[in-house]
Parts: sequence; structure tokens; C-alpha cells
Amino acid sequence: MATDPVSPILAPGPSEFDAHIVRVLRHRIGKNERAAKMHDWYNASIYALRDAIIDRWIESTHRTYESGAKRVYYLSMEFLIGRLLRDALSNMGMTREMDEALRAHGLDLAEIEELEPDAALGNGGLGRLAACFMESLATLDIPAYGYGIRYVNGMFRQRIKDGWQVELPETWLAHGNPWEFDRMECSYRIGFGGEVLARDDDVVWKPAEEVEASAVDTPVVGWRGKRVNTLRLWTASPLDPIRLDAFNAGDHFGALEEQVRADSLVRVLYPADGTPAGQELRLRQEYFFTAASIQDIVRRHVQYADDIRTLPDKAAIQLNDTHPSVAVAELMRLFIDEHGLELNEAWELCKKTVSYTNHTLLPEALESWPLPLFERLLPRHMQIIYAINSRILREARKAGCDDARISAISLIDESGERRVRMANLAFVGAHSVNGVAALHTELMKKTVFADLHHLYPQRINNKTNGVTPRRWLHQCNPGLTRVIREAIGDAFLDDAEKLADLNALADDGALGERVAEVKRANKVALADHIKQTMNIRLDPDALFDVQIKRIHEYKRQLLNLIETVALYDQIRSHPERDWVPRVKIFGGKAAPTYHNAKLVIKLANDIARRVNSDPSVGGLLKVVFVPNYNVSLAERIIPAADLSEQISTAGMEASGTGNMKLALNGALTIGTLDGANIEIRDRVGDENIVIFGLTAEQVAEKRANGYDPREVVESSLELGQALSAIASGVFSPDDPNRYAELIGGIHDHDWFMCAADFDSYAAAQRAVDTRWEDQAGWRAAAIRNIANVGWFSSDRTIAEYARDIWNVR
Ligand code: B1N
Repeated sequence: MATDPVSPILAPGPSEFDAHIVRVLRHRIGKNERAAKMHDWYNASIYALRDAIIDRWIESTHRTYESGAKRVYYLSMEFLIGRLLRDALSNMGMTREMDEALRAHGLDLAEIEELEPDAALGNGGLGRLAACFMESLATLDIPAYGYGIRYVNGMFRQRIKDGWQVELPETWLAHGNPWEFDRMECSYRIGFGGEVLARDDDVVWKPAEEVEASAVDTPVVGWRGKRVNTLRLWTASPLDPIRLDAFNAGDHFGALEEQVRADSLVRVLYPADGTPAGQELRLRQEYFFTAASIQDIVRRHVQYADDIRTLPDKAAIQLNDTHPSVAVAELMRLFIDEHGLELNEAWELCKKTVSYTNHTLLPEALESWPLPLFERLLPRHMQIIYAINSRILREARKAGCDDARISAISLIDESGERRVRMANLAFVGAHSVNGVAALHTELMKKTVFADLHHLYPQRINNKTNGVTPRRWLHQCNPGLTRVIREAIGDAFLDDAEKLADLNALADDGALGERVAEVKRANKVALADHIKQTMNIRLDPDALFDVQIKRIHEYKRQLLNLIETVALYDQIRSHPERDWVPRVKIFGGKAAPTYHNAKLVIKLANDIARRVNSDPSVGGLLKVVFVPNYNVSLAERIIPAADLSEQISTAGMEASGTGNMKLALNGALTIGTLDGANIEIRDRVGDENIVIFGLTAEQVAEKRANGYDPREVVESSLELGQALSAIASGVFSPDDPNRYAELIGGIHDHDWFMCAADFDSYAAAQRAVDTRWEDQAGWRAAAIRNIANVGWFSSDRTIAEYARDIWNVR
């Protein structure tokens, strides 16, 4: 039976709750128990639960107004929230009530939960971080709003067809969304284009086009239901739904053009992660949601404080990467054009209010917009950016910056086609600029932001990422949660760092057994799921080796696949050896235009087909590419993982958060000294993590001084054989040249250092095998991982933002 790790503190008794569900079924869905279908029960369950949440929500909002507390505003292009039912039940302490109520009608909560579609409003780590942060903000009782876009289709659904990724639209709203509340009264006009007129002393922007942004709210319940915050997502509609004159004149499609234009703003999330963001629609989307959010924030403030100058005391605006960084210009526009402030005063207020988080150093992911496009779409913002820029460049000159530094600091990139640099805008407009792991923050200071850091040496700070232990331990792994409670009591449920009490028990064989039993049960459950969905049979006693994340060259799924091929060769050449049975599990989406990433997916599937059907490996090696990796799949895979692959080229993964989730669920990490892996190693200890490969410094040195991958390939027999097998078509007999170019890249430049790190990686993998043979040792190491990663709770991260950046209690 499903139980909560928390005793019910708010819930009505089970029979009362049951009666409530039945009432909802009747009066809100319009069915009785006999007529109700599974989906009706699903909706009724959520509506009934929602009623309990709403009371808390209204109470939380009221409390914030009464106390005049400062609010945190988290602006993000992505919120990868996944399913909400289990999370809301668990945080409200109502899982047992729901379970019993449904049971009384012969229904199974787990089955009802499966009906909920994943809200796939994000690409990957950045969007999932935003979701974890929202939950932790509510948990820490901090008044907060998340602001983003209500994408109708969101992230694409991935199908694998003949081994290739195919992108399909995600239709998560097809059956409605019982979690959301339309706030039609909360709407703003968002302008684009047009001209800027000077009238006396005033400046007036006359947009050529306008769309209406209206709010759709979703409650975010904190742990133990203390506070419910709001995720406010904007939807778009035209000011005129239809041009009747055109329609009556027979232009039926043209008459709806405005509708289509508005609709396009909220259709899809640009499904690229770390590749050039591209075109006008993306900039329109960014301005659309940012402007609506900033206007909402300012309106809320002046309504209650009636002095715009106190905004920084009441509002902290966090920019999740540069996607909402036009907020700086929009806030300045409202200060100056709507509230009549002088530029200087407006600028000081803006910096005090705004802060910015950087999530990547990849140059191709640093947003900039062609100046003509920006000027055409946002002419008034362009003027404001020029005004800010001349201020900043004056400051830089005064501080003695040379020409090279000045042009690096400038908000306008003049090196080729002129572009507006959004990261520089966010940096200068914010009082805090943070990285997401210690190494990443240091590299920000040395690389992309070196010149801005020189000018503003106090601004950059680190806030190492975290994950919510509610979703990523309690809810996804109830078995492990139970075992931990029995071992150390309940304190860790409210403070993940209390997991450290497990350290004293790490060598306790009995605890090791219980942790291993839970892991095995989770592996059986995952194996069943994979059998059902993919018809691949997995041995739950094999080592489950997991790499789940976006497919990207720097994340090096290719390195893992090359090693898989090398292992396959070895097993076939030495069948007499005692090989540790392994299951290699891959999951992740590739950006639709990212050719090499899509090829890596095909390669994983080509290798899987060959290896899985080769009787000579005797089931010792299986390869699985799980389609459509998303939050719900992560919740199944992570509790079942033995080994966590965190093998990015050092210096390129800003933080990673999957690394934290997997360690929290007792997987050992094999990884490079990159992102938060370094901080994970610092906490779990060298003996409980497997580190290999070049350091970030060594990678930089090799890239700067030239390095010859051919030489490396020639000196490693295993690597050479694996590469030529792939390149010559052993896994792609239908198209032997399919991987020639991909593998050629490794020989020619090996930008991501797959060849350079191969031997070290392969040796680390064999060391993993040796460790696995000592099951007692493995279990102790797994427990030490669980015990020491409580620090990576997003509660700790949010507490640091609150103290150092937002100045909220
Ligand atoms: O943000 C995560 C980090 O843990 C990951 O290391 C990092 O790769 C990820 C452009 C991004 N950085 N940049 C993006 C997403 C969408 C887009 O259009 C860039 N995502 C990350 C959380 O800090």
C-alpha cells in the first residue's frame, strides 16, 4: 500500500475524503460511481485533492500580503515539472487517504497516477532545476512565483524508429489539465515593433502589434503542506479573435491570422539545449513572457506599496539563464517611461532587484541577437540598452580598461554582424551573477565573464545546484526511504543532511542487505517496464549502468558507446573470463537539428540490436536505449541504477543534477572532475566514487597547445579496434559508412577528448567490475553515497540564494 513518509496533518479522515471525491465526481465531472471511467476518477481525485491545496494556497497568499514580506520571482523559459499528483499527495500528507479512498472503489492509486501526462515544459537540467527550486521555495516557506510560458505542446515526444530519433508533438493538454487555474482577469498587452515617439520630455513607444498575455496558475505545494506558492505561466491571445470584415469578405484564414500569430508564441519550447537559439520566434517568446511577468510584478508592487522606489525591498527577480534577460530593459522601460524615474535612479533600482544565474559556458549557447532584429522588434528596449551601454563603457574607461576589455564588456558585439549580447545585459543589470557549481563559477571568472568580472569583482558568486529529496528520494524510491527511516529515524525527511547518520551504519551488513533488496526490487520493476514497453529482457542481477541526460557531444554518450563496443569485443575474445554481467541503459533527447547527437542515438540503437541478439555474449552485456526520456522515466530508472555515468569533457558540464539524484539513490558515480561531480567526490570521499580522465585544466592545455588524437588511437589497441569496428560498419551493415564521419572527428580533432580519455575510462570501468564482485563493499559504498549527498538538497541551494542573493529570511 502506498504510504507517506509523513503522517497526515491536514487531511480529513479517509471516509470523509472518499465522500468528497464522490461529490466531486458527481458535481464537477457530472457522473456517478457507476458511470465513471478511469479518467473521471483521475480528474475527481485531483479536484478533491486540489480543494485541500486551495485552502492552503489562499492562506499562504494572504499571509504574504499581511506580512508585507519580500517575494521571490523566478523567471524561466522552462519548468520541467513532470507529474504532480504523487508530489502533491505526498507533500500534503494525503497519500494514504487517497489510496484508501480509491481502494474503496476498487481502484489503484498507482494506476491512476499513470494517467497523468508529464508536463514536459523543459529541455533538461535547467528546466528541472527550476521545478526543484519551486518546490524548495514552498518548503522553506518563502513567498515565491515561478514565471514562464504555458506551452501547448512543450518539448517534443521522442520516438525511436529504425533506431533513429523521430520528433512528435507532445499533446499533454489533450484531456485538459485539472491542476491549472485560468486567471483571465490577470492579463497584459505585450507589444512588438512599431516606433518610439518623443513627446515633450516623454518618450512613447507605439508598438505595431500587440498580443494579450493572460495568466494560468498552478499551485506548488511545499513539503508538509506548509506553504503553497504559484507557478504562473502565460498564454497568448489576439486582441481581436477574428477580423470579421475579412472573414465576411471570404478570407477565412486571413481573418484568423492574429490568432495564429498569438498561438505560435506558446506552441513549442525551442527544443535545443546548448545550440544557437535561432530565430525571431524565440526572441518574441522571450520578450512575451518576460514583459508579462515584469508588468505583473510591478503592478503587484504599486498596488500595495504605491511607491515604485521600494521595489527592491519587496521583490527579488531571478533570471534563469539569459532567456529572460530582456527583463533588465523592460524593467528600466517601466521605471522611466511609465513611472517617470531618471535613468540613474532606475538603474540602481534595477540592479538591486535583479539577479542572474548562468548555466553554461558553451559559446554557442550564449545568447545574442542580431541588432537589426532586436531593434525592429523592440525599438524602445534598444534605446535603453544603448543608454545602459554608454554608462557601462564610461565606467569601464574610468576604471582603466583597455580597448580589448571595453569591447568584451560592451552590450553590443561589434566583431562581425552587430549583435546584442544578452549575457552581458543580464550581468550588468544584476547585483548578483551566479554559477551552478564551484568549478563552473571559477571558469566563469576566467573565461566568458573575465572582463566583466574584472570590472565588477564582487558580482560573481557560486550556488551549487541541488535537487528536491521529496521527488528524488521519498516519492521515487519509497522502498529505500522506508529502509532509511528504520535505520536512522525520520529526521532526514525534513533535513536531508541528516542522512549523514547513515555513515555510522555503512558497514552494517544487515543494512547493506536491506538496501540491496530494495535496489533489486527497483531493478525488477524497471526490467518489467522495459520488457513491457520494449520487449527486451534484462537480468536484474546484472550491474545496471545508466547514462540518462540530453544527448550532447560534450556529455560523451559516444565515449560510453565506444567502451561498450570494446567490452563487447573483450567478452567475445575471452568468453572464459568471469565477466560481470552489465546492462547499459541510455536515455535522452537530441535537439532536432543536432546531427551528431542524433547519430549517437542511432549508434546506441545499432549497437543494442547487434549486442542483444548475439548469443556469444551469453547475456553478459545488454544495451538499452529507452525512448522518450522524461521526468517520469527518470523516476523509474534512477532508483534502479547501480552505476551513474557522469563522463562529460572536464570543464564543459556546468553542474549536472542527475549526478546528485543517482547518488542519492545509492548509485556509484563513474565520472570526470567536472561540474558538481567534484563536490560529490569531496563529500562521498575518493573511495566511494570512480574518477577518471583529464582535468579541466588539462583539457584546456591540450586544446591550446594542440594535441594529436591519431597518436593516442594508435597507442591504444582496444580503442583502435572499437573505433574501426564502428567506422567500418560492423554495427551498421545496412549502411557501412554511417559512422565514418563521426569517428573521423575523433581521429581528426577529438574536440571532446573521447580518445584522450578512453584508456582511463576503460580502466575505471574494469575497476568498477572488480568492486562489484565484492558486493558487501559495493553496498557500503552505496550507503556512503546516500549518507553524504544530503547537502545537494535544493533546500540548501535555495537557503543560500535566499541569504546571499535575495535577502529574504
Ligand atoms: O543547466 C543545468 C546544469 O546542471 C547543466 O550542467 C547544464 O548543462 C544545464 C540553452 C540551456 N545549461 N544551459 C542550458 C538550456 C536551454 C537552452 O535553450 C541552454 N542548460 C544547462 C542546471 O543548472
